[in-house]
This record gives sequence, structure tokens and C-alpha cells, in this order.
Amino acid sequence: MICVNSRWARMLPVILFALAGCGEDPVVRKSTPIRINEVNPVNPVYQDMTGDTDDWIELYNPTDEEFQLEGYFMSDSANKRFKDQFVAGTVIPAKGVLLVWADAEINQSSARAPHMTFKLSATGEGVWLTNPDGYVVDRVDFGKMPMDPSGREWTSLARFPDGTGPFTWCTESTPDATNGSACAGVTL
Ligand SMILES: [Ca+2]
Ligand SMILES: [Ca+2]
Repeated sequence: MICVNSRWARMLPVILFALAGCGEDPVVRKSTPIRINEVNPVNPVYQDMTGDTDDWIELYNPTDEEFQLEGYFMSDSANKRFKDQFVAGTVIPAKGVLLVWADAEINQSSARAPHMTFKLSATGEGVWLTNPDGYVVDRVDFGKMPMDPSGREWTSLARFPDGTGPFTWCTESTPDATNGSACAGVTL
């Protein structure tokens, strides 16, 4: 049995109230503005720093201030949303993007160029961005890339406009750059 003397018993509500004020309000974190902006589960062209053409995910910051992503989680599994956590110094510039490599090669990872422990499935799956308190900030589910009318495969799945629009399969991916408005694809 755990006992406290009467003085500590009187102080306990004050201490708990003070602790509750530490850190960020979960409600505030829940409204994180960062969005999954583009996903490329089949990448035969764009290279990471080691020359690999790996899968990638692009995050977008729609605000006028840079966003510190330290402590946020990314995953390709709804049941394991805390697979990978962004380290200190991971920043998304104002009105800018951050490219995240999904290549299961975390030995290549840095704050500037994060690499995840998972890859993306070409036949479809999902991507989850979760805040440090466990709230899902954004997610996208996708299926196998469809064929376009000329027989080519789409190259990526991107939001138009950046951050707010629906995901659309595109023929021209825009890795590490905002999506612009050039995609004439198929809305998911
Ligand atoms: Ca790689
Ligand atoms: Ca892009």
C-alpha cells in the first residue's frame, strides 16, 4: 500500500495540474497542418544520395513558418503506426516539402533525408503520419497503379492543389518539389 502524509496529499492536485501543463496540448498537436503530399510506390528514375531508385513519400508544409517534425511517426501499417520516428533537426520549410525515402535502408538516413524501415507496395497499401501524442495527422490508402490510356503507368500519386486537394495518379512526378497543377491523372 502506498501512503502519503497529509501535506503531500494536499499538494498532489497542484503537482498534477502543473504536470498537465507541460508539453504541447494534444488538441493543438491534433491540428498539425502537415500533409502527405505525394507518394511514389514505383520509382524507376529519381535517385537518393547513394544512387538508389527507391520508393518515396513527400510531406508538405502549407504554413508560412518552418515545421519541426521531431517526434512524429510514419508507417505503412494501421496496426503499427509507430514504426519510424523523425529525429531532431527534421524540418519542413515554409510552403515547402520534405522527401522521405521508403527503402528499408535506415543506415542511409539523416535529418535532411529521412529513410524509413519500410518500402511501399506496388500493388497498393497505405501511409500514416502520426503525431507524438498518437493522433493520426494524415493518411492515404492507395491501390495498384492504373494504366493510363496510352498504356504507360502513372508515376506517382499526388495531391492537387498541394496539401489540400484529392490524391490523383500522375504521369509526371515532382519529387522534393511542390506538385504545381500539371497533373492530368485519375482522381483516387
Ligand atoms: Ca536507398
Ligand atoms: Ca511533389
